[in-house]
Amino acid sequence: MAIALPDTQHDFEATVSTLRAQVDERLGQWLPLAPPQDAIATAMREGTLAPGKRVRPLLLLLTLKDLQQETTASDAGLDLACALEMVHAASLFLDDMPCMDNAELRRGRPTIHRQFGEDVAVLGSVALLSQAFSIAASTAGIDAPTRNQLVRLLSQATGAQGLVRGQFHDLREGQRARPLEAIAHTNRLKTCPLFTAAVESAALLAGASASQMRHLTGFATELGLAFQLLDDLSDGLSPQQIGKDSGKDAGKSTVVALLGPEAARQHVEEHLARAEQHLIDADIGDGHLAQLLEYFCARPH
Ligand code: GRG
Repeated sequence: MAIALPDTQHDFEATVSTLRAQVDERLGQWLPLAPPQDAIATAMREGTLAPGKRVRPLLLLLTLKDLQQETTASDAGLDLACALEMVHAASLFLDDMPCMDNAELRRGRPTIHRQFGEDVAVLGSVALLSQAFSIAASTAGIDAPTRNQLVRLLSQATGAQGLVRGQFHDLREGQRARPLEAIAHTNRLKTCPLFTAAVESAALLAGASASQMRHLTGFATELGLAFQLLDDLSDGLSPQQIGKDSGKDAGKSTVVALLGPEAARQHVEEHLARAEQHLIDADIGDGHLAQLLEYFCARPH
């Protein structure tokens, strides 16, 4: 399949900015401004619209661009991208709570439980999840069986075999020394499910072949593993640089703690190289997702 490659890194960054703005606009419509006394709706909106990287929506929308060669994002694509970002935001509400990471800062702002209270953080998270599933179940312009598959993808990524399991592993196993494969297993569970759900949703929407689907899953898994290592490496930077607490991994068994930052960076490169190979095998080796990998490699970490 011949893909129109954005000419330059500058063009790619412009595409990313446009997609982020479209996602934020649509998120703002799904989560309208509420009166301050409606603390749940306010927390849902503030926490989701706070300046995050929007990596999961971008993955979905860039995969669609590569598979469909569409210049503008479809309503269905944008809505599913919003659903993914809402699940991600819901997970951050919980991840930051005192019973989990006990964080003070997220996306450059006080964490949701510090702004609104722990009750609102839990309830807002549950409400965001409910709304995300409702959005996925109402995706316009596709047949009912495909919609069902999209909801199932999101549910599997979120539930007891996905994010929830990964977080539990991280909380319970992360406190003791573990071999590399055990750390990678936790990372695969807690960070990869929304990455794979993003590309698989796009592949479903675009009617991709089974082979493309398999390679996109492989791509998203490798990218998710690289992303988690970059996240761990960023724990050594300052809160001003990363917009969240730093030093939270002290005493935790991460790849960085086990092997040191240099070896962790080497692992990032290896994951990204495998991700790139999956794109080539999916016949989209010269598209937007490939540009996204270059963008990652160029990022300071
Ligand atoms: C599904 C509601 C729900 C909960 C499941 C709490 C939890 C259980 C899972 C949390 C999993 C978690 C926080 C994984 C870490 C993944 C990660 C690298 C988060 C940071 O993502 P970025 O860098 O953040 O994309 P921004 O702020 O840029 O969106």
